[in-house]
Amino acid sequence: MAATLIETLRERMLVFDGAMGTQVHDLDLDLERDYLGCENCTDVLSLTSPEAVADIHRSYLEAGADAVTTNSFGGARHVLEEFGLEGRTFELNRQAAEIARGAADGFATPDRPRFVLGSLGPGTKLITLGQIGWERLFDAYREAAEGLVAGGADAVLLETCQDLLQVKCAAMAAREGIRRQKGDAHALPVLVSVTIELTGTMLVGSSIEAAIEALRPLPIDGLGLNCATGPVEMVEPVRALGELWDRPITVMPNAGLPVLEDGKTVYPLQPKAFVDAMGRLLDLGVISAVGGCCGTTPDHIRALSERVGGRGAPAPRTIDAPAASGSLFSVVEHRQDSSALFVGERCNASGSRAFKRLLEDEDWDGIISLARKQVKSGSHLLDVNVDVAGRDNAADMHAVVSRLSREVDAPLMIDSTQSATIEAGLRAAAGRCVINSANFEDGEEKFDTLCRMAKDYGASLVIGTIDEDPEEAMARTRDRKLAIAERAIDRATEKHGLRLEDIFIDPLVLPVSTGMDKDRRSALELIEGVRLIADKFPTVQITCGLSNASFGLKPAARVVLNSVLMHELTGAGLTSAILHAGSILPLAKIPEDQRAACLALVYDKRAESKGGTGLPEGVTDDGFDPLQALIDLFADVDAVADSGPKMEDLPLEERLQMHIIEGENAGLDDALDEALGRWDPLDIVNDHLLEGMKVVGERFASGEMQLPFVLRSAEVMKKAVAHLEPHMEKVEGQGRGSIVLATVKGDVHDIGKNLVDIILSNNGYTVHNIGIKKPINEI
Ligand code: THG
Repeated sequence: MAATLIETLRERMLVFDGAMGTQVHDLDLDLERDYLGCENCTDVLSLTSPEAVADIHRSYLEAGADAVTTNSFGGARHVLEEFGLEGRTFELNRQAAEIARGAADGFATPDRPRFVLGSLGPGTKLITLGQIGWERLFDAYREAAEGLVAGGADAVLLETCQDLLQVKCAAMAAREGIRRQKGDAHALPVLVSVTIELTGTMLVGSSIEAAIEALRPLPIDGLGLNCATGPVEMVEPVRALGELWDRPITVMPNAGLPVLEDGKTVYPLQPKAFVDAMGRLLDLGVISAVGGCCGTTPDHIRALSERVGGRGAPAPRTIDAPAASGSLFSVVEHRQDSSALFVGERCNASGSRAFKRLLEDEDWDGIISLARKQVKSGSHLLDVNVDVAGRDNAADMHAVVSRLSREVDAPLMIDSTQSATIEAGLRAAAGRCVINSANFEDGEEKFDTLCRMAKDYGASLVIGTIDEDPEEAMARTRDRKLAIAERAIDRATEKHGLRLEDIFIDPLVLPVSTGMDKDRRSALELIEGVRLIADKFPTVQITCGLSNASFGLKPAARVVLNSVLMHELTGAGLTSAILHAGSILPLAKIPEDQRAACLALVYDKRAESKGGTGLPEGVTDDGFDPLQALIDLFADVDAVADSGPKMEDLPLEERLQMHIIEGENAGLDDALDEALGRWDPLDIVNDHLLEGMKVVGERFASGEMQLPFVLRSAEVMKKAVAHLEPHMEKVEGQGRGSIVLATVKGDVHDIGKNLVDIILSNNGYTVHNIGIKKPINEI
């Protein structure tokens, strides 16, 4: 049997064909006879002018192409519908594949097979913008893929993809189409080619990294780039693919960036220039197949084939990309350096009255602003739960997630007790989500359903340590927490193929605040459960709903107890928490007596006679009850008291530092004005404010200070610099030159960059400050 496309890709670099549209434009075709009156519907030519289409395929094969792409770019039902051709969807796709198959077979030899790529474009409606729904899009791609497979395609190629949600949907649909035609969903490969615009992102804003992360878990055999730009502009995204993607990479650029000539769009790169420009891409050593898109002709493909003919396949790549989730726009790693992965808890109808009200009022704008606030205050991910009795939860989930997905840059944790509601969320989120949560409470069937969803949609999965036990479903002891985690991890990985690093075990936070005997050891067992799970499964993520611990206590006590518990948990191996950024404090801010009282409660230091683990040092009273002690301690406390000396008692130097370290805005302007009377504004920045930022950096690195506080400090730093700027001396006179200022992709350091801006601007330079995290194309 002849080698398959995938087998051949493993052996040598393949040449795909060039543009179809560009060739069709050169033909003399009749609008009525050839186009059936459908202007610009190139796809219809497969029905009316099969020979003309076959000629184009043959010209590419003759030029040296190993594979030709079917004339079915607009072959999805909702696209054909615009021409009244929807009734011929299957037929048109089958016919397109048969034409290409016939042409390819005419050139194939036993040593040199020729392949047919069944092309499907992005369509005319963006699912992420709500222009079409999941079900209709899925059916359209499934049906078109079936036609292509029936006509003899060797692969389904989803090309010119602009929207990650469309890719997810179309890839799942293509698999289903292959399954229906071949009896096996994996009988043929599915290739995906995305389009990175000149801006460096996909049309709806996704970075190449976000695309790779969202598509990595999907059953696709290759990923690459086509259209929008020429070869040169593709170098950076292809480099990213080479670093992050271990399956074949395909590249089909346009013949350069289009220029207008006599009112016509022209692609400027001639064959030799095109192939020369390909040189830097090929030098990356990661590409498995090359071809052309808009403006490329058989002559381009001939030149390309001469250049790469005989090259072997690139060396296999082993990628150890860190486990991550993704929004439509960007990627968030599951492990955060010296911190935990924070999941914002407020978009939860049962955890926030404000959110429930917004949902009932269908105030989607209000929901967006609540979500954005959480991201701003340090949430890496957002938990989304719309479970409200008496409402259509799946419809609500769809509405909320659709908006959040495109308007908030944070990956989503889709939270519901119903699998249908979770699936509605997964079908509306473009990025790579987390499902919250699976457990064994209702047996293995529901657990399996959620594992399958995680696998199908490429989501990670939270698993709670709950099982079928009628007496004690929620695991209360460390041993049961570990035992259920072991059972769940084994089933999710062995039976469903989930990766360890994409599983979040939730060992369940039960309140320590009820006073009931059975709850006294909740926090202690939790901490030790976390330790056992982290020891046994070092690569699994461990998360929990932190605020549950302090239910019922007064707010000031809750914040302190949550913070102390969080510190103990991360020490034991917790990697993530579902919480509100405002509900924890850095330990340095908590007075010693409050901290000690919380630890006594957390570790159940009741008197021995009551079954506790022993009295805290210095306490002798046999009746000691740490819960009562904590409640008493907070009886008169309404806000968390500050432990250190009072800000206003400090000398000015220390006060300036303290504003930054504590992220304290109140009194900042007065302190700065006072400082301006003593020092040069730039010295204030360098000697005092930056000293504060240095402490923040050190505390962050050592885990003493969590991300939300670092962000708050950075905000205050920004405000301080803005306050000082008008006082900085300006050098008058001639412009000394222009500076383009940015931080490079991946670098978030806004403050340092803005200081450079101020200093240079004040010294006579014209500064173009274009912002942070800028890809090279944009710079
Ligand atoms: N594990 C997992 N998922 C979870 C939880 C968990 N999801 C939901 C919940 N528990 C975590 N989320 C919250 C959200 C809010 C509160 C606690 C946990 C909370 N809310 C305030 C209260 O009830 O006092 C109300 C605030 C308001 O109304 O604004 O404390 O454990 N996997």
